Amino acid sequence: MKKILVANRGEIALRIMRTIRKMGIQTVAVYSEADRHSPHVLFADEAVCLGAAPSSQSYLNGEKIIACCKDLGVEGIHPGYGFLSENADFAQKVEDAGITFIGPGPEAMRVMGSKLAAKECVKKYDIPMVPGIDEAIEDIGIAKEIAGKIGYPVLIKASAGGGGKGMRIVEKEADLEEQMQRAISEATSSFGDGSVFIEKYVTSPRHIEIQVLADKFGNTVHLFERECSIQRRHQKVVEESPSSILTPELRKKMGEAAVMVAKSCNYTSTGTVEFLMDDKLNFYFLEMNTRLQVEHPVTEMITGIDLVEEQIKIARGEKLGFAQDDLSINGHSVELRVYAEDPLNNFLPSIGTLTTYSKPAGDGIRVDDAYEEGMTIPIYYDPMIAKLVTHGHNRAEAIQKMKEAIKAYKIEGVSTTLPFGTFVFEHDAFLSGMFDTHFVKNHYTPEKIKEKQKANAEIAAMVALKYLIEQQTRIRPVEHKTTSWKRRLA
Ligand code: MV4
Repeated sequence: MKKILVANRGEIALRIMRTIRKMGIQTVAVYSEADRHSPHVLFADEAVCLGAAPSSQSYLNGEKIIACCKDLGVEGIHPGYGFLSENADFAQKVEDAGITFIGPGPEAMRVMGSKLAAKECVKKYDIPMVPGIDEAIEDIGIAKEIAGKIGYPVLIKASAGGGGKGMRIVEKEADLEEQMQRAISEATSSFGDGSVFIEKYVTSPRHIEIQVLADKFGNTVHLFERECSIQRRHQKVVEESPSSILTPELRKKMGEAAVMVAKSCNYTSTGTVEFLMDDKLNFYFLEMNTRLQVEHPVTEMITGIDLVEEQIKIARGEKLGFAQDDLSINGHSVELRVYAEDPLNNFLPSIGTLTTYSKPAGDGIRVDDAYEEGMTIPIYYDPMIAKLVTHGHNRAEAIQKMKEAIKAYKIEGVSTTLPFGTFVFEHDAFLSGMFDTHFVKNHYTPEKIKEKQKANAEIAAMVALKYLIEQQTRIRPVEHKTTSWKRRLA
């Protein structure tokens, strides 16, 4: 492969192109009219405008992207995350056009894109799953019977769902019919597929996912876990690797289960197998994400492996250069997603111009971003400004570096989730490792940041006052001298 097009924007487009260039391959960017002067466009060897700002007219226009590849002699497409990255039809069209899709095969994407098909696919292997059914249900009578057997509370999920859409918790049988109808209509309107199924609701789970890597010769390895329980409304905010609750034995078991999931659908490239873990450390397979994930840097930090480089090598038909036993965890890494959102105002998007933008740097600090001072955050896309990632010898050191990096990160002009990051990284529940997916809901209120800011402001005022008093006591004799010196001159 001599030329690769990155069908994405922002930090991930830039991060992918850096690796492509490092490998001596030419880069092609695509962009919308809103992104004409963006760093990913300036970085690329060539760039093509896809159309107007809305994604539907630009980054989601698969036909146009494939046409660009033909015009420019592009041999591979990297889709990044979001946009077309998990669209099996697009991956198929790319391959049909004689271009390499840098990701899994369309068949694996299709199977894992449906939660029901995924369950069906992995069921012949010994992979723990949440008690429930693996078929779409429509009949309320059957649903009641199944929910009764599973035991309440149950969770109704959409097969095509993602990000919690079409998901309904049901506490008792009397609520089942109404919630099922709502789930079906939400799934139909959001995904064009009204298939829903029922699972036992795990009340306070942790979300732990395993990174896998598979070549086209049947070699599949895992790159350990990422702990992603710190999230707000299905939006991850903080991720880390390793998880502080996994033992080496559990890690090995989950890793092996994840490899089996990947093998069950002949998976190739990078992928992520999601698990729920209950308070007794039982883990259950949830679903597989068939893309490079936002939070992949924490895995890169602890393994030393460039996941994009591996994706490209696998796509061009190379064998994995290492086996499971060659991999080990080095230290600890944490990531904070820095969004242009106001944590003091219900995380409302805070669009505007970055009047100040100065990022931290140093040993063990990585910032994946695509913004510069003076740039405006477009309203059309995800409001993530950057991913702030740190690495240390252990968890305490990684967290300490993160707190310092947050302090050194200067962003003005928009509100950001940086203060929210400080809240998390100073919180006892986070520091002790005893938290679940309800952390934000259970522990966070804007008042906690406001109180902290007020306390800090009071301390700052006292320091300023002390300094002023010291200065005044020092200044007096100087004033006296000056006056007498002036008098002598006169
Ligand atoms: C669950 C669950 C509890 N029990 N399934 C949310 C999105 C989708 N990926 C799966 N999700 C969940 N599935 C059972 N049987 C709780 C969640 C869940 C969740 C999972 C991971 C991370 C954050 C979450 C927040 C709320 C609910």
